[in-house]
Amino acid sequence: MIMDYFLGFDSSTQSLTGILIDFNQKKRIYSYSINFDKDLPQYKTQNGVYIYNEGKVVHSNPLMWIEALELLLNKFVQVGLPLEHIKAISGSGQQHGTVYLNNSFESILKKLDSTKTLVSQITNVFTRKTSPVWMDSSTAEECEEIRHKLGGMESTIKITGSNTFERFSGPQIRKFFKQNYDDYMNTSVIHLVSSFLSSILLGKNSPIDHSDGAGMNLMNIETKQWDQKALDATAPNLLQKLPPLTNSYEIIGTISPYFIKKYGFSSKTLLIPWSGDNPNSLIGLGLTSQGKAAVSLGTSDTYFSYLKHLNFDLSGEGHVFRAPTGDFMGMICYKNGSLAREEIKNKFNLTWKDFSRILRKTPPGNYGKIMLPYFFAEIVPLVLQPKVFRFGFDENDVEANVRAVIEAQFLSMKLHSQWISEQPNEIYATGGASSNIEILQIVANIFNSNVRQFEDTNSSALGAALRSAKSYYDSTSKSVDWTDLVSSFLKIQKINVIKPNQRYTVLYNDMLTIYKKYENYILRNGEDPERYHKSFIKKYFDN
Ligand code: XUL
Repeated sequence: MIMDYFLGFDSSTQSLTGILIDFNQKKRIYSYSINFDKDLPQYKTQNGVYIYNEGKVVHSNPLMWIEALELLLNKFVQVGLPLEHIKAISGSGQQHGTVYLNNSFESILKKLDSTKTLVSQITNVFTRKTSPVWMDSSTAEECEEIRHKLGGMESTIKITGSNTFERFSGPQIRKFFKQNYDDYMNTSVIHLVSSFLSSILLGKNSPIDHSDGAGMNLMNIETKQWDQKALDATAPNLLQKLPPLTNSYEIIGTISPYFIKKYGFSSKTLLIPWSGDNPNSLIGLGLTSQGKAAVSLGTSDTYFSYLKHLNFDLSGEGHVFRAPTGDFMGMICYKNGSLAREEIKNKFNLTWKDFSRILRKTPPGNYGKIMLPYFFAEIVPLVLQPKVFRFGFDENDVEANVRAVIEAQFLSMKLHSQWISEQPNEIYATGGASSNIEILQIVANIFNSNVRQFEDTNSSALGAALRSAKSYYDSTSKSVDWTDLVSSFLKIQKINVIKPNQRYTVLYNDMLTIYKKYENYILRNGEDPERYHKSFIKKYFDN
């Protein structure tokens, strides 16, 4: 029997997951996650990160990610996975985060001793002990400086695909250069989370793939090259410190001897560059043609869609990345995702079951109780000072708060995603909270669209495994088409389609108008929408 196994990793904010798939039998063989806080308590992270300066500075620990990788591989061996039959491997990293290394990094990787652990050998290689990650919002000044040097917002968007964003790698690198000049100068290579972990498996510096590279404010979105103007606007000698860029589907080499000797991988195992979690999810959900959109409900909430052609969001809130297929994807990202939902759940000592029960019990429209949910600094719309605003209720009203946080999240998502696709004909849901049917029903009602729920909620790791299968088969005579590849695999999953309840279409359209007015009122000094709010309540809830 031919055994074509493929492995996909997902190094996310809070955990590292690995999924092993058997391509011939179209099935998932095994999946396991290492939770950073629980399984690696010695790193003392909270939800996978370190938070400083009232939440503005958010870092994580690259050594912890490596140790998680080794824990996961040990688990694979312990349960007897046939690692020698894995044909190719790829992975996902949380996007934008940067790892700063000196020139001993590559030489250490080249001579790793398989009788020792990775972390005991990969020491004294970091020029910055911790890595700023996507939750960091401390670089407003650097964003402004880079944007200015690139000729303003519109030109920044047209060059890099996005306005400058606090969490993006370029502004983060500039901050490091300004505040730690000597350490910046001693840095020989700056990796993304994705290319850093890809380097560990490869045993030398890995390239950065075009999809994750697009989240740096450093890559030219059209030419797929490092953009010299953007590099100059960011920090000196940056080109020498960045790995080369590559197509997401390129084969970058074979697995390092360390993993062959220690874990029994075959020396022929091919490596495909790791990419960002959202680009991998695009593939894992099968969004390789237009018309469908995805919501990913994880530590961050994101909304994204495949784009055949380059289409900018000139309002400056969204991003265009290269898709792993080589085309494009449009995306918006929220920081107030699962951690905001958990704030409410924990504040009232609820279980997720209680949370769902309340969502079932309370009416769409929440009696007109509206929240602007900035528990943490927000990305879309940009809110640097966290604060929660409640209209028509107070912070102690359990039921109102539960429904308000969910309705606010998806009203905001509908409002700010319209540049990507006016009205998707179907939304594919992924991420931990996509297992919650009550939340998905609200998504369906607000977007007035079917929502597809998948049995497997980690589409990033699955997408990475599928990408490695695609590149492997393309390198043989058995080349497969993206759509066939992904759909054959998704078919085996249990899928549940949640339909919008048409009774609430008009109510949510009206509520969206009020929500937008409240955003304008609070964030842009707009008109106080109280009279519109009152007539909304009168129309739907005064009886
Ligand atoms: C995307 C983003 C987040 C991270 C978290 O732009 O910042 O979704 O990728 O995983």
